[in-house]
Amino acid sequence: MKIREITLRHLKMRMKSPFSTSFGTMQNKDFLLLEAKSDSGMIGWGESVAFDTPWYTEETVKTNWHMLEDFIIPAVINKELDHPDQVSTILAAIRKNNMAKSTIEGAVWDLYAKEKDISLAAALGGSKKKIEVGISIGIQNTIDELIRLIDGYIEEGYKRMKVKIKPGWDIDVIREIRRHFPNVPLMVDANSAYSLKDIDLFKSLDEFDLMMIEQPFAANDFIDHAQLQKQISTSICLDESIHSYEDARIAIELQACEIINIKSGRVGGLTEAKRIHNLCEENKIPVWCGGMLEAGIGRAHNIALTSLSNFTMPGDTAGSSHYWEKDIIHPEVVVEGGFIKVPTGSGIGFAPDTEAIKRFTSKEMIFS
Ligand code: OSB
Ligand code: MG
Repeated sequence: MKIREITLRHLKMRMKSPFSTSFGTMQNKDFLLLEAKSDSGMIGWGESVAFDTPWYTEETVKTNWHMLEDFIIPAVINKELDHPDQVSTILAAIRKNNMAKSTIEGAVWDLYAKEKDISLAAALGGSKKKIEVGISIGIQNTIDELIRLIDGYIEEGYKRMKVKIKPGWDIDVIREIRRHFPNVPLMVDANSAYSLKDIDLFKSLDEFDLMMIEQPFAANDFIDHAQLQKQISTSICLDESIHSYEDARIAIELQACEIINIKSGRVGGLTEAKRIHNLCEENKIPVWCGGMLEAGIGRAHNIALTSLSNFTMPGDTAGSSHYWEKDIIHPEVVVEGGFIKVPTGSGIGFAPDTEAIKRFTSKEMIFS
């Protein structure tokens, strides 16, 4: 298979509500969508998870466009590809820029599955028929507002609540949540807002029976995460720290975490995500699929990835209507009783809504 033509688009959407983390607030969602046409006329889709600000990682929509236009697309287009695993090998010469690489790699995986007429989940080796879904809840103005939201999400059936924390919005918030919901599966995500100086805070979180504490410290603080994990009973989960198989190996060897959040964009694609999944499975480290406030194409890739066996914990893969008035795929992603059915159709198993895509597109470039 060869990719003969690529259309790169910059889309501008707006989320129903703002999403606040320790690093900032987002409501406008700018992102790139990549459409790849093969020599047989089949079409595969990929979505970049880079944001328009460099707060989560250093990548942005503009750096992704630059890397794709000037380096990544020229390296992949018109090359003979027998298997999507080859994409990461071809792109290994380009340092980092994982989200940019993942954009085209995801489209090649979709194309590969479509040419074989199997689902992306099956192409990846996944066998789950449905996946468990959790919800990630941003920082709110008041604890009361957060409690009301959690009440609604429990009602909707979400399998676990993830609450964002930052200094000043942590222990009191968790105590209040536990007072209202003593048994709800609950975890927190700090997005690197703390350091080992805050060890007493994390020790005091132990009493709240949290499923895990996600990314308390800076991305490169493997040693401090290991120090913390030794001193608390709650599991640490790493997100921003894990950019590759090698990072996962370091984290496991140092015992810096007991759980890993996998995002294919952060690690450079589905091939690397699968390698990390397998490494974690061998080492009895459960994984779950993180989210990047994706629109439908990215969401579809996440669902397929989550069908792999070691994704044993609910992921941040909420349904389309949680984020968007109108998503860019049909059917939209639906969560029922806390589960999403893994689509069985060819490739990602959702059709792009070309009308919606056109409406949200602010810039387009065709490569051949
Ligand atoms: O840390 O997982 C994160 C959103 C943006 C950036 C980072 C993160 C998140 C989320 C939301 O937690 C996940 C989602 O609902 O897509
Ligand atoms: Mg996170």
